[in-house]
Amino acid sequence: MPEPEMSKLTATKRKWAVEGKFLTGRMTRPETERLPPGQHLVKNWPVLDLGQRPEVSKERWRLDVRGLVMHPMTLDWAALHELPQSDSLSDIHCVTTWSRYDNHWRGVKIRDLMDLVHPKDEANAVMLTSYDGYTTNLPLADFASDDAMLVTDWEGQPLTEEHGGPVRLVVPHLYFWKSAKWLSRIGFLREDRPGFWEKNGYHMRGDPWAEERYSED
Ligand SMILES: Nc1nc2c(c(=O)[nH]1)N[C@H]1C(S)=C(S)[C@@H](COP(=O)(O)O)O[C@H]1N2
Ligand SMILES: [Mo]
Repeated sequence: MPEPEMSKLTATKRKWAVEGKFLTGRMTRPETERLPPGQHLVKNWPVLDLGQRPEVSKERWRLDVRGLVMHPMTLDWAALHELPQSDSLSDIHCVTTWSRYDNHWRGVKIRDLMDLVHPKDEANAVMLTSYDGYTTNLPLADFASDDAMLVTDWEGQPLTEEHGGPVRLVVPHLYFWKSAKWLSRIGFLREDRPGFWEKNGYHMRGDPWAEERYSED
């Protein structure tokens, strides 16, 4: 897929990365705090993406799981629902400084998916690709965290198209740009490689508690 065109917001966020905007310099998580440094709380759920929202019906949706796995596979909507369905509760932290507490998600745990495809020993990272051409990368340890999930429902309702329906990733312990909407492919890789934002000044890992907003250079 071609690299998506940059919208105004995309260009602005790229500029912030260059300027190091929102860095507070605090690097450790105080035991008593739930809000990461430099974040503020919102009650609504903002929509952020590259501005090209693909219309992917449940019928058309497919997830290709490829790369360094013992059992590469393509899941459709029915196959996804044959896997164990799980519920989880977590907070969202977006690099643009908003956080939203207590989101109820339903879907398939990444760990349950990994039991099925069985990553090879030499896999150390994943690259996620979405229907809008977006890509983002994760170290395998983060992707395989207990609360990482392929999400189909939010607050008891099917995930809306603007929030990445029918299926998005949610990795709550990292900044939300790692949580790919409209997910179409998971590639298991030997080495961590940069995705879209990671090539545009954002951090390879993105831990909100360590304020890993931007890359070092
Ligand atoms: N496919 C895709 N996934 C994406 C993005 C995108 O542009 N395309 N944007 C990321 C960013 S920067 C954020 S903050 C969250 C926003 O998710 P939301 O719109 O549901 O709040 O989606 C992430 N996942
Ligand atoms: Mo974001």
